[in-house]
Amino acid sequence: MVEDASNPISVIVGLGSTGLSCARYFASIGKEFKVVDSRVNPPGLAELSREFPDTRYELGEFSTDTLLNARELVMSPGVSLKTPEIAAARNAGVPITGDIDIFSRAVAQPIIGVTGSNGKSTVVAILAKILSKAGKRYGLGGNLDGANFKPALDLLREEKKDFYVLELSSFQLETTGNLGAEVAVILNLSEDHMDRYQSLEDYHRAKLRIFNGCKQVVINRDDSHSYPQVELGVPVWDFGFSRPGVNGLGLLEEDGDQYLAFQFEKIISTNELKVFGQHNIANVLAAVGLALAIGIDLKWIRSAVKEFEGLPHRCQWVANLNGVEFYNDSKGTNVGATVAAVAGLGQRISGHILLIAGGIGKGADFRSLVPVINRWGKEVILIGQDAVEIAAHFDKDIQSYFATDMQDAVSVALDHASPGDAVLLSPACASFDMFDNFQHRGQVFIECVERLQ
Ligand code: UMA
Ligand code: ADP
Repeated sequence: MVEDASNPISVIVGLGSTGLSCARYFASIGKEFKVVDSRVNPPGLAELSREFPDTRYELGEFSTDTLLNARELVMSPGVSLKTPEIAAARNAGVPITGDIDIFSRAVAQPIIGVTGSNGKSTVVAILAKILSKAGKRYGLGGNLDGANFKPALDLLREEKKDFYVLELSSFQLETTGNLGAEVAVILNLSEDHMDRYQSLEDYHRAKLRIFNGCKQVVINRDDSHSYPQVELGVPVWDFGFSRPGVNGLGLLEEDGDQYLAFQFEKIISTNELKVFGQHNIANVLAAVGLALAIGIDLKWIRSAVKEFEGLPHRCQWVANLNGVEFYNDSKGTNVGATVAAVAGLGQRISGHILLIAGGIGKGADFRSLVPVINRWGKEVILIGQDAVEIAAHFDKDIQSYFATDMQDAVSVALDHASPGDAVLLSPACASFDMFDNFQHRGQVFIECVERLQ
């Protein structure tokens, strides 16, 4: 069917959770829309038909007519702007937007925007705990998963909040114009999604959009990718592992103890944290910086960070079998995450790490794993689609084993481990070749470990 060019309507591209949340929002404000999805049976179809039986949708190959005649394209993050039909509509001048762009225009309350290659979910979870302690009403959404999962626009169906905390992916930021966050942070940057971006710079450019229109920024002193690339003229809070300066968060050494601190004020000792690894110290400091930026008192911050136990599937302790500890870091879906997990765990144990890794490599360069494996590892047990390609990046003296499935990987790891060693699932890869998602992968790992008990 050729679209009516005289009466263009918004076209929601992608019928997953984001597409559904956009449909609900448009319906709530009486805005006309249609939905397209390049898959014949997209995940949100049953829900769309149930909630909006009269809504028009088109499934299967994108129709150029529909896209070219749209008032705007409301993109789901999983659909690349480089998709030929989308790129053609964009080049023809059809406006592009996304759920976060729409959300930012719809809310007046302060938005706290968090992006970065790793640590986003952990940081927003810590911040949410701090806000709860302080008695603030907050909405938490965006690129989250698990129990906290909520597309941003679905937050507008709830009662009014004092703050909105958004975890934002580079995909979501690509279609976000002026976020206008009260405070924004890029936690860190390392390679991810290299199957969608041409280069690290391309990926970085998407992340930097988080600073558009922001009123304050938090930067990571130890990663210059986290800095805005232009002078914004707004207050800057910084965090890092060195001693903190003015408006700074960092580490202070005193009488042989190490403390998280704001300027000269100690917050808590690193020994009091329930999460481990340098990467988690960075995550806590970042969350504290965000909380201070929005005026939360240190007493609430202190009590929340002390209690934070970490999220499932992130360096999560699973079991001890014959003196060998098992950890589930299934959310380690890129090389930077796995490097952090191996170093964090390596510093904690007396023995060595048997790393279970592999899956869909997303075009990453796995050579960055070599130094931490040489330092902390004993063996790498590889699973999944890109196992052979990953092994090809390693030095010859790194011992590798190709496992047939997760049970094989876990059994071999236990066989080859000695008391004091740890078995770490931190795949550095996406999970979709063998599992529904990273939660499923982590759960299967846990069950395989339990079978050996
Ligand atoms: N689709 C097409 N054509 C394509 C690709 C996808 O039509 O070429 C369709 C799919 O059939 C699907 C729809 O687009 O029906 C929407 O897919 P989506 O991948 O955008 O998924 P959503 O369900 O909308 O989930 C998205 C995020 N997913 C991605 O960015 C891939 C979720 O992040 C997020 O929680 C959700 O919006 C709500 O904000 C997940 C994720 O994996 C956790 N994020 C990546 C990550 O963390 O690494 C970025
Ligand atoms: P994200 O939401 O960005 O994927 P998560 O908080 O879910 O981040 O953590 C995912 C994984 O990334 C963890 O399992 C851990 O391996 C690693 N990780 C967490 N925080 C950091 C950090 N600050 N720097 C590097 N790696 C990290």
